[in-house]
Amino acid sequence: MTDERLSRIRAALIGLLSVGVGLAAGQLVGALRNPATSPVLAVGSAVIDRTPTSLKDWAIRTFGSNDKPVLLASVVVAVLVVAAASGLLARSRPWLGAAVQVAMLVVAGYAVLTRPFAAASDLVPTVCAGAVSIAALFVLLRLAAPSPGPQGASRRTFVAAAGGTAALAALGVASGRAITDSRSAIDVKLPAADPAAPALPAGLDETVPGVTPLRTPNSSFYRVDTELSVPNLSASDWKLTIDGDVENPYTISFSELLRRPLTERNITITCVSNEVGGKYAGGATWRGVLLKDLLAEARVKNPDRPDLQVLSTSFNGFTISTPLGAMTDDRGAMLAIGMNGAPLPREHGFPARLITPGLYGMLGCTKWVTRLTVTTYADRKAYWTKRGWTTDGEIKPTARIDVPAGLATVKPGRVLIGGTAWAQRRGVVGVQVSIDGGPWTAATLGPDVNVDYWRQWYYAWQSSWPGQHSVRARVVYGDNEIQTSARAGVFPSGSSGIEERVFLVG
Ligand SMILES: Nc1nc2c(c(=O)[nH]1)N[C@H]1C(S)=C(S)[C@@H](COP(=O)(O)O)O[C@H]1N2
Ligand SMILES: [Mo]
Repeated sequence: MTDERLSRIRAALIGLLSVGVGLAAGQLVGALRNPATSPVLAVGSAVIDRTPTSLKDWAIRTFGSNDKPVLLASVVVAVLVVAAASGLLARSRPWLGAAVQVAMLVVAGYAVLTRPFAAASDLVPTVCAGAVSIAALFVLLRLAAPSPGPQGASRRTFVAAAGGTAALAALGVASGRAITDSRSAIDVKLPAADPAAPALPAGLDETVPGVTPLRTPNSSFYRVDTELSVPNLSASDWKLTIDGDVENPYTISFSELLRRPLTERNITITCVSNEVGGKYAGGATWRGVLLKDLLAEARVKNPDRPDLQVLSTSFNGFTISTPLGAMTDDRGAMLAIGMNGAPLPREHGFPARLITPGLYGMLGCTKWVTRLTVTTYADRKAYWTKRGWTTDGEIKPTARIDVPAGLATVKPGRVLIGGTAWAQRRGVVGVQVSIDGGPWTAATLGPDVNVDYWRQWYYAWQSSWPGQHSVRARVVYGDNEIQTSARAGVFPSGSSGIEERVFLVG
């Protein structure tokens, strides 16, 4: 009886170890070619692309920016369950166990091949993963088979083999990661922009502890995209093609781009998935070439037609729709190559991305962009459009409270309440706060950078009674318009409503 149980545990372990070392081999071979083609990442991406919007929304709400690690972990757990099952089946019929592993491979292979722009050679990591896992399955089964020798000896052999397999798997994953890291250094020197963006003032960073810094450092800039591994493009291979309904389609390389006049502007971008009070917004100095100029050279056919859009495509087929007008008017939409004085970090689109002031990121900020196609909304649908999100996505003006933190306890006396507010294309002209449901009162504003940049604010409140208090904040923008109190969730066109925060005086 005990023997029976033990061997089941062993069998399950053999399943886990063999699939584990196979997947590690897949990661390693993937790292050598293209990490996105490793079986784990390919299945993860396939799941992302096929997840219904409501579930994705729920995942972002529940796990925040951990939604991807959680997704990957779920894929891995599912794989481990099947892997253990393959070991258990292999106990009596080895070929059945192997067949289960082959079935897993077919699923992974399908995920690899249904990626946009997939090539047959992308199957290499998956095939390696399969070969290693099935070989490991048979080797471990043989080593674990009861032998006529003393009990202790066969156990030692199995433990050594199992430990060795686990170590190999760990080594595979670690070297895969090391390879990816070593390949991701960026050595590009950007020419200066002329004129350079006005230097950002000091803002309220020092005066109001806890307020959002006026400039978001690249390392803490929010990241939202559908990629599971950070794309690793090379500037020398990169090209941008402008085509579609244009008289003069053309392609431009990175070095040609660097020889063009570069502009620079301070712009705050925002994600449509940002909840009221959320963190998916960031302000940076972007350097690049005006899209207006690039598109003028392509000469759009009948540019006054309604319904015209620019469908931008990233290196792997992800697409975004931007109204043509937002790229050709004078708001300064750009093909950006620099962020806060440095080349774009890989996470933020290296070597080039779009920045369109005033529109949510999913409508004008394509990272790793390689193609701009002038077309109509009727003819082509972008990634998020197919999933029900709006194509008309002006960023909704909002104020955000940064301090005090929710449910924080503050000392009685002078309480500094502060935050940031944005109203791209319109400009922040005021922020008002209401304490404990009282009248709306003007807060003090930080420096005005430009209409497309966020503005810090604070309000020094003399605390009344000890205990629980609440503060609300709303932005006043453009022509003295006031932020709406109407609540909306993020789907399909961005959240609205007024943030309220509770804190304690004690
Ligand atoms: N290629 C690509 N570009 C993309 C996305 C994406 O998923 N893939 N996401 C968009 C969204 S939803 C947002 S909000 C911005 C975020 O840019 P950031 O990650 O640099 O902050 O990128 C946009 N560009
Ligand atoms: Mo977004």
